[in-house]
Amino acid sequence: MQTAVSIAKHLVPRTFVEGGDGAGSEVTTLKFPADFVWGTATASYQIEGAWDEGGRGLSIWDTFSRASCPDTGDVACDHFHRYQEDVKLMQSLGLKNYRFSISWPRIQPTGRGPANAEGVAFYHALIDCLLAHGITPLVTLYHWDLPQALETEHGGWLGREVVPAFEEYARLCFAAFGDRVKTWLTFNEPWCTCVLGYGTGEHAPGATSADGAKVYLSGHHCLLAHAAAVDVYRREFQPAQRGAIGITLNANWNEPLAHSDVAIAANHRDAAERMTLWALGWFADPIWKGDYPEEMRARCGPRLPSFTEEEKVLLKGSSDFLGLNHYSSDFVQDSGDGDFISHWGKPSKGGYFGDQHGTALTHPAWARTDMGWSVVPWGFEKLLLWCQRRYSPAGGIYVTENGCAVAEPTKEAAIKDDFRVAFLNGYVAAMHQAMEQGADVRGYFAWSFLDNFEWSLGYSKRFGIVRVDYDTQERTPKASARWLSSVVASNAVQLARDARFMDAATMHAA
Ligand code: PNW
Repeated sequence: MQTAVSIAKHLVPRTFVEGGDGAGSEVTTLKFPADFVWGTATASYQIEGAWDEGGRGLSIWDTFSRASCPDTGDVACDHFHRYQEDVKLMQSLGLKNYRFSISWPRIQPTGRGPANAEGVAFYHALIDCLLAHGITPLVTLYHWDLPQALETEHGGWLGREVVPAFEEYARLCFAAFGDRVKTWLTFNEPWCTCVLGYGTGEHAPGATSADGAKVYLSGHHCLLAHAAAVDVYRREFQPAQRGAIGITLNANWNEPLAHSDVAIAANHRDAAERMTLWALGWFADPIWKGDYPEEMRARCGPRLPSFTEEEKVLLKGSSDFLGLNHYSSDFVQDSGDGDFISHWGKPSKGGYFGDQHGTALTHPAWARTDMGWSVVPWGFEKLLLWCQRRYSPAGGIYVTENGCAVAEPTKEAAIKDDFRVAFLNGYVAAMHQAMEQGADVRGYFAWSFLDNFEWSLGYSKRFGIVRVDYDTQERTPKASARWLSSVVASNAVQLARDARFMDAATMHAA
């Protein structure tokens, strides 16, 4: 039987610089490049509230949360009314960059037609407030809150009609805000939109697809919408506005399970690679290489739509940089190799997951966050290097989200979030190690500035570096907020080995 012990021997050890006492205190300072971009991130539906104010239309998350979630975003962090206080807090923490998303149904209540002046006014005010406090805005156009009308009329991202609608919406945003917004992200994590929204049904609009066809079709339309919006920006706005535009994709790292049999080890390696392609290559290959990965084409057949030659040209090179969201890692075995350690994880079934023929497993000794996600800083290092090798994005890689949920039942618990501090410290240090090996990482955004509406899990999961009391809307910075402040101020992180998280070198101690 394969065990954790034999996994570890195949992982590359990380290098730690010994501390000054020579006795292995193992603390060292990792310096970042002078122009490195540090910040935090949020998303409109997760924090704004004010669901029926300012002429806002309904989004698919209003509908879905009412029908299928423990909570709604009706009030959330009430950021719509409290943005000035939030921006001041950001400034007081010394944060200089902020990634937020625009709510499409605030700009176009029914998803088409002229801009809603009140919605535009809100984002004008937010952007001006940020700039007045010395904070640079980075704006995501689509962080999952599709206007409900587009779902009702066209089946959301299953409908080709949503592509020109997104183009129109993007144009309105570039025209209104592009004089002050110099970094744009078209989509946040289309993987989640498509897999969770049209495959498993965990996210809005709650559609399911046993054979995966809807997953691939919605992904195809997201890609075409991304390309159309980038084309509009480049032709109509970029020459004068001189900003950058890209996309944010999410991926776990998939570490192949080791095996003493060379053939089986190769199967696991291929399965791990496939899982990364299905997560990241699905979107990044069309954007950096002009088409879907060949492995996907071969295994999905006609369920994976095809691009025309014209569409391939439009897609290729359509991201000035790679935005990457990363939260966790898994070990992967080829699904065909039996069940020798399958009790560690869930075998995948059918459709989008079955196509990958890989099974994700957790290591029993890995620390877990309150989401149940494994804490594996060295997986981040490997993922960044994988992205660098496969895509070498000309404008670099921006880590647009990384963070963890911690159970914080009380304010007292929240302000001592040492687990989050250790998590962030470990991941930032791992990112630094990737940079030393050639990963062109230009920025890092902690998820999230505030505790917020964690989608289908509502307010039960807290990702913020600032606590939100949902009864009073009081904001209280946690220890992690002070940690980020000091990282920003020193442009460095103190690397200290944390006994809770196994690095590759210590895994065999498990
Ligand atoms: C991201 N997964 O979602 C989103 O961009 C955020 O809005 C969200 O709050 C944050 O991460 C934390 O969940 C993800 O299943 C949802 O691997 C699911 C996954 C990854 C990211």
